[in-house]
Amino acid sequence: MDATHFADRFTTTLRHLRGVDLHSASDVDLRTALAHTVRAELIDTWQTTHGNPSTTPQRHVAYLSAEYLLGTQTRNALLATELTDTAREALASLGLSLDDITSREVEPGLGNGGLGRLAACFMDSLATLEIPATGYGIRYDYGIFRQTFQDGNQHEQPDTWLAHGSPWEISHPERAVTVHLGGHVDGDNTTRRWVPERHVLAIPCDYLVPGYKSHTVNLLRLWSARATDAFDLTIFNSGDYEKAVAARTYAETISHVLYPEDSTPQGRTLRLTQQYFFAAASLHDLLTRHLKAGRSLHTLPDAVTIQLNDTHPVIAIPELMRLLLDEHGLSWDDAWHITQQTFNYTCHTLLPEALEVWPLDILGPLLPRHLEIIFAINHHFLDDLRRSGADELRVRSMSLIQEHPVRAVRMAHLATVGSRTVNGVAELHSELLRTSVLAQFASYWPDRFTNVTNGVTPRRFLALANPELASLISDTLNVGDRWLKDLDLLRGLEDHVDDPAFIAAFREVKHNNKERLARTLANRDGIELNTNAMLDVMVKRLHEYKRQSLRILHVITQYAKMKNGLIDLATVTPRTVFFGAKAAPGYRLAKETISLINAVATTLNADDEIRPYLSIAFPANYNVTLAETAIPAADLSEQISLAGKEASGTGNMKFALNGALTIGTLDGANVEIRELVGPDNFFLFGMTEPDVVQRQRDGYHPHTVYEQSADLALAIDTISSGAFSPSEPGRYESLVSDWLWNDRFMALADYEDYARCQEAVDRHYANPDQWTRSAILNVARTGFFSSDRSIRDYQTRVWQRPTK
Ligand code: GPW
Repeated sequence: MDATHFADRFTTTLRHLRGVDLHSASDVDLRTALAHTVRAELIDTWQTTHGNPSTTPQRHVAYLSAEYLLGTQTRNALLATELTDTAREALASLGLSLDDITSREVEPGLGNGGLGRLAACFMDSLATLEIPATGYGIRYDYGIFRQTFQDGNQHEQPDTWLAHGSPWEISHPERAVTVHLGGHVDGDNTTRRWVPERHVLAIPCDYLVPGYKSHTVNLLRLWSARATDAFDLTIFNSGDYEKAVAARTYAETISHVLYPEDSTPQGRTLRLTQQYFFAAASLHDLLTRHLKAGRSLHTLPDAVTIQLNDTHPVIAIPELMRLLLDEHGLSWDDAWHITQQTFNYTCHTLLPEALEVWPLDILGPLLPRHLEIIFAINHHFLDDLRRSGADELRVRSMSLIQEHPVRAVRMAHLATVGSRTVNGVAELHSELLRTSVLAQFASYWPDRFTNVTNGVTPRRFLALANPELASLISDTLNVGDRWLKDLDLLRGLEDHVDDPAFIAAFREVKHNNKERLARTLANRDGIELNTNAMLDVMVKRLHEYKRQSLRILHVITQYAKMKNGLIDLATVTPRTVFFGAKAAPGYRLAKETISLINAVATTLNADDEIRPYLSIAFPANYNVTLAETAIPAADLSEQISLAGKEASGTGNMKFALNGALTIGTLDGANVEIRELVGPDNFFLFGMTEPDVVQRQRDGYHPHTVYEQSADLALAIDTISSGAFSPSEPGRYESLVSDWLWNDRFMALADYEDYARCQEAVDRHYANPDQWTRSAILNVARTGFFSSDRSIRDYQTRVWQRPTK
């Protein structure tokens, strides 16, 4: 398609779809027409992909995830279809700017953080690698809340991403699937029948996922809840019209809002309803397709493989059992064999509070037949376990049912028992799963466990986010943009690490990215960014284990020392410390940390003497769109979680690929990043995971650490003095007392080593040649972290592994 053709289609779409001409078109009209023009291209490709089913006998991959943090769509679709230049030229010929139009696109924020963004990266790689796949999830009416700051405190506003419609969505109300809820179970010992009380419709809303320069377009199918005509027959029959309408509203709340807790699930009935709603609708879809193709249910595991993104969709396991047993009349053994060979489970955490458990008094009333099936699965499993010689202690700790503090289903155990493979998301994490969290399962079924280290898509996080670096790479490697599909080719940059022209160009790209970020922050937040300072970035959800507190304590020490004349300002390496973080709305300590960071920012940024040397930028509402501008501008990437707590991290990979150096602990994928880039190009500090375990065993007393570290005490005492809250000196008492007397994630224990390591960062940065060399080597050596590599690993280790 050439620019004239594109311009023609665009103006036609504007007229036919929006009923406007160029002169009367609003922003929304332009954006919508552009999206539809590009979407039409994808649909044509999609129809050729699906008209010619793959002749290679590979399994269809079904990815089940409660979250997809997609980011904006238009520029990615243009990139994938190689229409960016055409669109730019076409729009320019109409007096319009592609960048203006796309810069106002709203992102679907249907996820909380890393887990949801990983799902989006995986969808991109599946299509790019031409693997037939479907992503299944929930079309929330409201995604992750929009964060605002009022007096430095976080406030949550509803995310109205659908206010102007969603041009990328194709919804099919006529293909709705019915999902059942509640009721009771009838029948005798041999035939059980679920008599549900309520029904709700699941409407498929499809998003086309284009592969980069590939012939494949896959579907992301998100389910939206709608009331059936007879959502609650008893209420309708009672003639209470008002109540009947209220019941419809209840049905539709199921897909209303994303739960904003990241790694700390809340045991709410509505959340379990969401999980079952999308799991049941997705399985219905998969089975219908399988049967329509004339295949037997016994061949399901050869045709389809289902990946469970953490435990959120794990209720799909008893649901498939129910379908096979109750609806299709299979025997228990056959149903179990099929089920267990179809599912795979990815675990994304090590935190005990992140492991989902569903109390029986929530699960039972909502899904009575599923609870029976879970008990039956447990019965068979525990029998086998006893037969293998396990004692009662072991049986109890491996049971799918926990007894205390309340009887509840352990979803990670159900997932492990019901899956063909279980994987962690980084080497260290998978090892800790095998040796601690799921150790008993790993010794019982050693072959079931594997690792797939996470990855990120270089299309969004290099080509789109960092176009200048992308074109420098293309020019330097002389392979066109082949490297975008074969990221190991970045290794070729090592040959240029001493080339002065390349070094200068690389440095200029970084500086231009800072200028771009400065423009964004000025417009978006009214924040002024010093583009001549080192940009030190910590962006991720606010969580104690991630230790934003450690970062801010160190900033406060530096500030206090500068104010007290303990640091000669003439020797200081100027820094801007950039934060982006949302806290779960009910997470008190996290919200206090946000307030403290904002208070410190206000003080530092208002101090004319200090500001040139040390300042803080903390824009509200960090999201994928802001990440795309912030990450390419970063010099330093803060990955400072307590060792053994961050399963992998994926921001860490995006920074390294964009030429930031990491200061980090030996946690998650940091371990692999450091191995690849080399110890000289990575700032390591802190306890190792075994150190942490030992220190906890010995008894950890943060107050003693405070007494022994003058610098740490200076920071904490400065807070307590009211330096950042003059009208209320005790404002941050809850944070201070938590540090001194609890400090569950041992920020104080790692403080001194962190401060020492930050000095090493300053020295390295003071030598620009040395720093740029390290930055280049970070880019050159981190091609491993392409999500294409992750997906290939899933193919060989999980999805295409022969069944039993
Ligand atoms: F708790 N992750 C996340 F494991 O973003 F479910 N949300 C979550 O609820 C969980 C994990 C869960 C993250 C991990 O914290 C991060 O380390 C990892 O890189 C990411 O998932 C993708 O695997």
